[in-house]
Amino acid sequence: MSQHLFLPVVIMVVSPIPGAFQDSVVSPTQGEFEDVDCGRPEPSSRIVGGSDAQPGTWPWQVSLHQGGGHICGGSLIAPSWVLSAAHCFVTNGTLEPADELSVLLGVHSQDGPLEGAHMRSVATILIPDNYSTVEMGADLALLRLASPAKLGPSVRPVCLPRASHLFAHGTACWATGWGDVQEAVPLPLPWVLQEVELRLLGEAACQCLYSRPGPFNLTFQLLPGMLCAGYPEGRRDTCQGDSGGPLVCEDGGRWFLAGITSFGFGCGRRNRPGVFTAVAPYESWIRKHVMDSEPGPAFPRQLQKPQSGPWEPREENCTFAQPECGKAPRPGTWPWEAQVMVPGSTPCYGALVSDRWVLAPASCFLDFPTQQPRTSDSSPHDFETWRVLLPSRPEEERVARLVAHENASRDFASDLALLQLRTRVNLTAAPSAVCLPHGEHYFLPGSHCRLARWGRGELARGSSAQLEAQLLNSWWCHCLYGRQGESVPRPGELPHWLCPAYQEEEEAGICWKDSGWSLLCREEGTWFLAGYRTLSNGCLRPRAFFPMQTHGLWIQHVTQGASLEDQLTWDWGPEGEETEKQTCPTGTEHGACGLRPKSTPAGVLWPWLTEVHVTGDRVCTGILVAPGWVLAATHCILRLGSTTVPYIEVYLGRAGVSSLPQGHQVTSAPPLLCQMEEGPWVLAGMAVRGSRELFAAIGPEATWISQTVGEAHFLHLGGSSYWSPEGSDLCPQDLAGSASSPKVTALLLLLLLALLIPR
Ligand code: 4AZ
Repeated sequence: MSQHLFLPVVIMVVSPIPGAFQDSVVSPTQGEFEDVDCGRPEPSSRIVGGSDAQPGTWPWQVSLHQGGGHICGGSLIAPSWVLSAAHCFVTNGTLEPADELSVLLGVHSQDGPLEGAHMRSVATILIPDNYSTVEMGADLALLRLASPAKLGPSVRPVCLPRASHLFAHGTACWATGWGDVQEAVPLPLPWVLQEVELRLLGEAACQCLYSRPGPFNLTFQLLPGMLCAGYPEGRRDTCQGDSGGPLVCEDGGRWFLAGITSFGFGCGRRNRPGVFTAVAPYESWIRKHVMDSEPGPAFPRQLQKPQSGPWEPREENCTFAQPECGKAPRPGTWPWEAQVMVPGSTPCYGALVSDRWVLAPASCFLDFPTQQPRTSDSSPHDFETWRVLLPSRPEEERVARLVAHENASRDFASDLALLQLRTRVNLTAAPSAVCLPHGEHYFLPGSHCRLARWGRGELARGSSAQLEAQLLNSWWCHCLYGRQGESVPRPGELPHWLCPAYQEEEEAGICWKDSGWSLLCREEGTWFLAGYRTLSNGCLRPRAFFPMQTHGLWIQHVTQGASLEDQLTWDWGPEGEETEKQTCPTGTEHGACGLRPKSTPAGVLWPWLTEVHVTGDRVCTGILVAPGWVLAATHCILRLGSTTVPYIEVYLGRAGVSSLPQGHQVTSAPPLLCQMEEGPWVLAGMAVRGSRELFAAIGPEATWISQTVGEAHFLHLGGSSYWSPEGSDLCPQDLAGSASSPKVTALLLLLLLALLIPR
């Protein structure tokens, strides 16, 4: 059952059961009235909010067990009969043996003592002759129990609809089961039966949704005997493990089994409602097989005239389908880029997140901390003069209101505002909305991302806004920027940061001045607004982005329809394997770089030092500045006059332990490192060729290093994670003078010398 916490609370009150309908039950065998009651749970007034069902609410729900575990749902239709889905029992065209199955009745939570529950084995499984695969329909199965179920308050049969029974489009019905709560996310303990309200969709509406571009490209033909239920926006649905279970609709105080959970494309996806086997068309097939049963299932007459529910999508033109998000035919030309113009200030760049809402930094519009409008000539509620420019729209949009995030003034990570447009825009190829990630979205390490304009600021001359990036793994990102000593967020947990590594080198000096950036990441050809960063630092590219997924709930709450899209790719380790919990090293406040182990393994004192072997006979010291990058002196690597890159080998983790083979020589002195107040060590300089006292400062090369090595971490000696090349309290200056700063300890590494000592 795919249901999310932020759904509006559903309140349902069951009215007292009108006894007048008692006599309308028709037995399948004689076609006469009989005593078997169906479709009535224990009378109670039920208030349902969230997703756990109340015990006894759905007494016909059974759980089918094979090999000791739940495999599918089913519905009790008579004391000895359960109706379920064929695909639960057919593997590669072969019917599973009935004796491997058992039916659990009257169960609520599948964990712990199963009070009031009992088990039955299965005598026979019957499948329609024309069943082949779920997509071809006829996905139903009759299970005959080896002995009749004990009927009671928590075990009662459901009513079956006659072939003539019409369930109106838009009717609110309920699906129940112990299936997954999201794609690939099993129902957590204590495995309480889940319920979800689903609307019946007409055939045309269902076919129209499935014909829209969506998370799965597919061709799907709704066939007679199938039924769809769900919502264009998704979010509420059945999922794996719910198969075979009931979709019930109320009529005259009785619950009828309208459908059997069959299949779908994903779970809770936009434009992809669940597909059910319609039960009514199978009246005669069911009757034929249960002929000899006494008592058999009940097929009460329909009492209410079928009337379309209050919620019935307009099917013409398929206008109720959810528009697609995140499609950009040419990366870099973003069809959701919105330029917000407020008189008196430079344009502010944001993103269209629905047909009516633009997301942008709040700092574009509000003067912190007063939260007053930036421009003096417009009051907080006067948006007359504000304009929004969208791609391919010649006319400018007007602004109706602005909703700033409540923490926008206090917290950079919440520097967000939503601008409502006066009129809805028609979403086409352009403008279109960007997709927003849900809270549990896990952008895979290595995801392809791009940077886009965000907020104010100017692109410096000649720059393109085409920066390509790849996401780094969460350990590196979290431990460099997050709170140290904490555990690294695992897939599915909210990340604190998203860190990109940049792909291409930019020409020196070209940068995006004083601007913010948004981080767009692509999954299966769909772009998500994954992160943002309002403050940037000179020409250094942003290293860590605030994750947008933290704000999904707020955005959805304000906009009531922003394009939140589910994850489209998964690959966080072998199936079923728990990802190991990882923690960042403790003992630092500033990041996981530059830390030396407290108890040093013999010899390895400086874990970032590497041995660089050039064409087998020249050795110099390299510095590990990122998982894949070692910094070394040019003169160490390239011979004078040579244009070819020599054969280079780098040895990690042994600087200080190995002895050098005969004939090896050292061509450079060790680097200069400075320690921050008992904290991490920072690389301050690389030895100048031929000197053991002179160092080339790293500072001026910071931009080049930053733009080449995405993962390199820059620590300001004052403690900030953003180290500016202009920073004045660097070691070289201090050292050149009287080394007066008490905060900084300078150290010349002697480690390399130890390497030279022949053993
Ligand atoms: C399944 O695999 C399944 N969202 C059942 C229902 C749906 C998808 C998958 C519908 O049993």
